[in-house]
Amino acid sequence: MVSIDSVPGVVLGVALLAVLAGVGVVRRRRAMADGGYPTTDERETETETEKPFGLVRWFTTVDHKDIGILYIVYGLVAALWGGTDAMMLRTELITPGKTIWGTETYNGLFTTHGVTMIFLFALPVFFGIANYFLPILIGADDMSFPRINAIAFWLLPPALVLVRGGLITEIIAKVISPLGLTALTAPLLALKPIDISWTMYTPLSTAVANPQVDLALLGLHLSGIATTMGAINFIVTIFAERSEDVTWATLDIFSWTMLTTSAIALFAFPVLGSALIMLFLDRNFGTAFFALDGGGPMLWQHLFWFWGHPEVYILVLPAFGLVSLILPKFSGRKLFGFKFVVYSTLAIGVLSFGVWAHHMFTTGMDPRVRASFMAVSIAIAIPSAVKVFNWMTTMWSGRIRLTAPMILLVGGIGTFIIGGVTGVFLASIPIDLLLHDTYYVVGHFHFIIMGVIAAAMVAASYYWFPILTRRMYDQRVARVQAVLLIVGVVVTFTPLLILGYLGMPRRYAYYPAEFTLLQQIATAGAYVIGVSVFLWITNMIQSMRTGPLVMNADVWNLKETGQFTREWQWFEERLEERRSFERSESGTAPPGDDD
Ligand code: HEM
Ligand SMILES: [Cu+2]
Repeated sequence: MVSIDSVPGVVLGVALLAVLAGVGVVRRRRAMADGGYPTTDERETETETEKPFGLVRWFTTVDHKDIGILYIVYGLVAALWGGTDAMMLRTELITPGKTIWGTETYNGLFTTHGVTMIFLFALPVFFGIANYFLPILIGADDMSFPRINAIAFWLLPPALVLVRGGLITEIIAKVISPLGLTALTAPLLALKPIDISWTMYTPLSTAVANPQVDLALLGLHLSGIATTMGAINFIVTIFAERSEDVTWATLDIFSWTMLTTSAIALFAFPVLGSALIMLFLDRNFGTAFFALDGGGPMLWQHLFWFWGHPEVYILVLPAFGLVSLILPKFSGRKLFGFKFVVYSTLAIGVLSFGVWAHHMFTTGMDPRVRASFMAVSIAIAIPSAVKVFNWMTTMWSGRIRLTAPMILLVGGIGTFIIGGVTGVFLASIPIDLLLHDTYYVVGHFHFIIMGVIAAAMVAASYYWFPILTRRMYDQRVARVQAVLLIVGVVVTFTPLLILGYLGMPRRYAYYPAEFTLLQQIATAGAYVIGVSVFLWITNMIQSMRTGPLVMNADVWNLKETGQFTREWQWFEERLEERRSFERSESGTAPPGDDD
């Protein structure tokens, strides 16, 4: 008979076995050249036959491009799941009282939403983009450790299942409940979606009985291990695998940001991992790390935010890298002040470890310590502003082309300015004492996360779409999508700033009736974001299958301004190789090439 207490152990054991089995079948299959193109008509070409087909290929691949795509797909699944939570949250907030789900579900939703978005969506997508493009940008033929690369990725799906298992087990239990197997359904039903918020503050997180919390802690730990492995791989790759003509002075800006992000991750994630295990021990083995007569609840907050604040820079730096890389291409000018963008990135990397206690200004810590954290928090705005001014100067008197990626980048910079400036206010102790734990905070960080971070990701997806698929997407739909995303973000999160200013605390399903209009405007904005995400996905999938084939590698007319960079040269070579192969193979025109 399965007891409830043994559920976490059993599930973890199964998950670990699955990972080991996965690792066991991973072989070093470094197929050369243009792998990773998911279109069906690619399958016939010579280079593709070196790789196994179908699922076996995806499960056994150690090719950086394939792993990159796996990461991106995984991140998108997490984003859609976390996004569904967000839509449910906003729907509940349409009326001041209970709309559909009520308080308990709301608590679960904002927890799973936050955890999924922060831990499971954002960084995996950037690791995916970097896996695909970073080796190409630095002239390497793969990552330094291809197999570790694969293992790091394959730790993530079990992490997602462990973190979000409560919902899955609940559904399974409800489906099989007519069979009457209470011995089986009872432990499944014991796992409830976690509702302790993504910050998992003690003593709440040590006190709740729900065994799903333990699974989530283990899942987060697993994803932290994966991140650390990935970070080491990126660092070593950038140091050791650069082609001879890529020096520190000519290393592209995206690789610079990935290097900094990986370095921050290397120092931050082990601390998070330790804190998660300490919490796990407190909950299950009677240790007293966070108990009142032990380290106390403040210890958790210090450890959590020692990871937590660097984490926001871990997430935002790759986005800055993408903005800095792509913006000049559509401004017809080189990035203004390249060196300063690099130095400001490194400065952020260092300073990001000196600001964590700005999340704890209201806890009654020593005011002298508080003041120093306030000073560093305000100082870190300077390198961020340096970037903004460099971007604006890049565009100044440039030849701006308002393609979809450019609309997203300009909009993303705008939302970053709002997110950043509201952050400087929060860094100031007297203002934070008023605004802490209100909607203002939620508005502030969503302007950054849903603004510049999401916008840069989508911009990159458009910019590099031809390289990823050898096809072009529907540019008109993309422009509409880009505008909708930026408008949606502003409409959703501006009311939150105002609500916070008016004193509405965060994490409540119910609110006073006078806030109804602002809440409804925010919900309307969220649906606009939802529509734009839908347009993006359908455009991507549809164009991947039937978009017009790209014949000329210079899709964006970059040669004209001398910005036909390495990844595009690589793409040009692949197109050329493919053409000559097809010519020698059959003497007939390759399928689809004449449309
Ligand atoms: C369509 C886009 C999004 C919408 C409409 C949305 C909406 C919300 C809402 C309504 C809350 C709960 C506020 C409360 O009651 O306290 C929330 C919290 C949160 N969101 Fe989002 N969100 C979106 C995207 C994102 C993204 C992309 C991320 C991260 C990458 C993110 C991270 C978070 C976090 C960390 C919290 C705090 C959870 C907590 O208080 O424990 N969100 N969001
Ligand atoms: Cu912070």
